[in-house]
Amino acid sequence: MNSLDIARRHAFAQEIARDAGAIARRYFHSGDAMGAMEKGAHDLVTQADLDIDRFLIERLRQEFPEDGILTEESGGDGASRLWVIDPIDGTANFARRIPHFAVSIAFHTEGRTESGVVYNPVLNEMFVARRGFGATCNGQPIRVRPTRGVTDALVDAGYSSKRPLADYVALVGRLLEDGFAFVQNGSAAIGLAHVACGRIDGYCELFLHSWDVLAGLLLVEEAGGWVSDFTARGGLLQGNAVLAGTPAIRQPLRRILPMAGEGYP
Ligand code: LIP
Repeated sequence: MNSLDIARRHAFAQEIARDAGAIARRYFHSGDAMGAMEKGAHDLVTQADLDIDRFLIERLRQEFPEDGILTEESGGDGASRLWVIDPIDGTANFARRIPHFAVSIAFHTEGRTESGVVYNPVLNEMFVARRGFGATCNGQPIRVRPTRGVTDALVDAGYSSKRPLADYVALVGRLLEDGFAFVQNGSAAIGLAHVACGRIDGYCELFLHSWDVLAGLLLVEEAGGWVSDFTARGGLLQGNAVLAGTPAIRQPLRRILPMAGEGYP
């Protein structure tokens, strides 16, 4: 795919992320649409997720009918030109009216994510990255934090009910024993965007899907951070562990989540 084709998709992703964010914001402020349905333990879906999912699919099929689409709510396949979408990442926060959620849109082709957009519509923060062109928030360049070391590092350690609870407890134990501080904020996309813009120093989770993370991982890479190779070993369609952070804590973080180690670049 040539640069112009990618540029068109990169611009369109930002346009539809903003439009989708307006839908989420209306639901968020109305309050009455928070009727969340449980897909599993702590795994929710709201009417807003479904409406935004449908909206984004319709817009993409109109603009780029030749591209494949993979979303959290509608599934999809591993097309060579693939949009990977989470209509609302951080649905549990959204359903509780906590403004820590995002529309996450990634464009993935020839084995690489070329464009990523993570939009928090309540805070109106549009995080954008195109491979090789850097990362921005609301048009301003962003860089990862100049972490001094583990005792200066704050890591967002996401909890996935798709892995044994004991594994998560052990992961948090390793973080604390090794000197990190941690939070568990409920949105991988926002957590990775916050690594990219220097608000926190790392993100880790034992299991996530590609729609949760591909856009955020590109943000971190383009902002000077490092990431595990999420698509290794079939991660694009099957999911994988996730590790990302600032250069200063790469080695100590790798000790925290070794199972992400095999996919390292
Ligand atoms: C969420 C992730 C988060 C994870 C949650 C949930 P969703 O995605 O962003 O990192 O810990 O369990 O999977 O379901 O809100 O799109």
